[in-house]
Amino acid sequence: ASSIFMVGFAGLANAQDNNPSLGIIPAPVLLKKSIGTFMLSQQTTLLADSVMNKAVVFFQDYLLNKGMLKIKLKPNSGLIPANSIVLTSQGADKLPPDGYILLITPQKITITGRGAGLFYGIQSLIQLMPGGKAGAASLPCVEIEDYPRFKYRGLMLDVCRHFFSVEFVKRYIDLMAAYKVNNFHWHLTDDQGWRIEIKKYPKLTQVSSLRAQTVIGDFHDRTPQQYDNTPYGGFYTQDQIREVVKYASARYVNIIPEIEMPGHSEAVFAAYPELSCNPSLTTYKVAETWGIFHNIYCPSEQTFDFLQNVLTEVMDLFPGKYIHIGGDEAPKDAWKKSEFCQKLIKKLGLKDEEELQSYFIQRIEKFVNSKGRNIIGWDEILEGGLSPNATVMSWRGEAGGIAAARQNHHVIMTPGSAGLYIDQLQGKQNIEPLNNGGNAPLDKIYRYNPIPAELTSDQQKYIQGVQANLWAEYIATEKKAEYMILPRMLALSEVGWTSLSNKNFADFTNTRLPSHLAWLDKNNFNYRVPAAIGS
Ligand code: TNX
Repeated sequence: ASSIFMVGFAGLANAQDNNPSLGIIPAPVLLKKSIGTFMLSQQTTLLADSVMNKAVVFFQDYLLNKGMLKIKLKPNSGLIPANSIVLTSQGADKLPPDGYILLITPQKITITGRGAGLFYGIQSLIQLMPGGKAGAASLPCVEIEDYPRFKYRGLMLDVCRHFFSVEFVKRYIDLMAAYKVNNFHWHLTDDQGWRIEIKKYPKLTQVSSLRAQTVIGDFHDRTPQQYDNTPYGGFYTQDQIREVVKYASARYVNIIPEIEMPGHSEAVFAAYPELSCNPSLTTYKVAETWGIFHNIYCPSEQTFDFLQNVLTEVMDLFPGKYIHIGGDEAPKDAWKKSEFCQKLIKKLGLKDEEELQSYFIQRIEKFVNSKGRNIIGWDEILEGGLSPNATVMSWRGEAGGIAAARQNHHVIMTPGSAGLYIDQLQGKQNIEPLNNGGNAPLDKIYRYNPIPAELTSDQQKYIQGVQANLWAEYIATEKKAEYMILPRMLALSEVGWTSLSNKNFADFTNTRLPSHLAWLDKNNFNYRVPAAIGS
């Protein structure tokens, strides 16, 4: 690609041109505009190496459904008629992973990329269509060469504190795909609800997916409480899960299911108290308040059998390499009081309950590894010794991630203090809707750099990427979930994708964001109007 100037788009800005980046989010690595336009219309021909390719099928559907453009799709025979869009992997082997080249000339559009790369080139092209509408339009001539800074760009959704429908989950995945965010972390189990059908344990959905009351807010002594005694719940059937997995895969989004252990498991004990350290306790119920609960799985053979059976069904449903096993916020007092645990600690020659947790996670890891998968855990899995092949999600600041990288473990950065907890405030407490507290304004998440300076360049390679988390204690509706995600997810997409030298908050928020907000409006997404634009 010798015709590409080897400079980032920021270097191309000139005084006459107030939108040098053509509005693309996340900002691409290299972008060079040239004179002229390409006319996209019903007459345009779409040519592809394979008409069966996932990205090609997605694009044809998009043109039809969003733009009512019935465009002819043909296998590329080498003969390229005027006014064609050519999607090809030829020459893509020279590109970095997930990279693409998008070239628009008056005669044709060429997207070169393989797999996700081709898909991302298509997403950038869609963003160049006025309003993302994909109707007949004239597109600016441009040459873009692009690839991600990090291979892992993630977004988590907590469907336990409040439940979200399959339709909403698909919309969430649509948004992720449009902004090249490629890992959907699905938080499926917690104290307040178990949300995935497990055939072997029907009570998980009959009992553990339902709580007695709809509870909104009593965590930080803030007012609105809603104890209306209406049972609240929901779960996904295995068929629905398969449907979502397929939907995500068509958009190059990998799904990481999370099954929490040993903590955040109160809902399970409402159905199967024998898995706790206090099996005779009769007061277990699916939690109706937020916070940390003290009953956790007992490290008994019965528990390991249960968790392995659950994980077997989970791994049958989710084809991805990673299974998230939680590991966070597991208080050890129940283990301290349990005769069984104390004997086990002695028998295994362990020092304390932290090492017992490490033993717990390592046993689960061995099982997951035996099925050809790897575990991810919250940074508490460092305590008592990290499992040999585990990836660490650093949420209590960056310390866990730094420690893990120094032990040559893969890390995903998602520090709650750096704006990545998008359940936190986007603006002033007195004007924002009920929330979890903490500050995560748009510029804070945008400015986050997932590579800690204290790591050597060798250690930095273990940082796989970055994730934002939507915890749902205070998010009871889909509209509110959208409000919390948007536009912060767009900032996240630049944190994960865009090179440091191309990041520029003023350009992002004032120059590029407005057209995306218009697109979100058109597609009925609810978002928070960012201050720089609204004021
Ligand atoms: C901590 S972050 C949790 C979640 C809560 C969140 C917000 C993490 C691994 N655990 O269970 O939802 O704080 O309150």
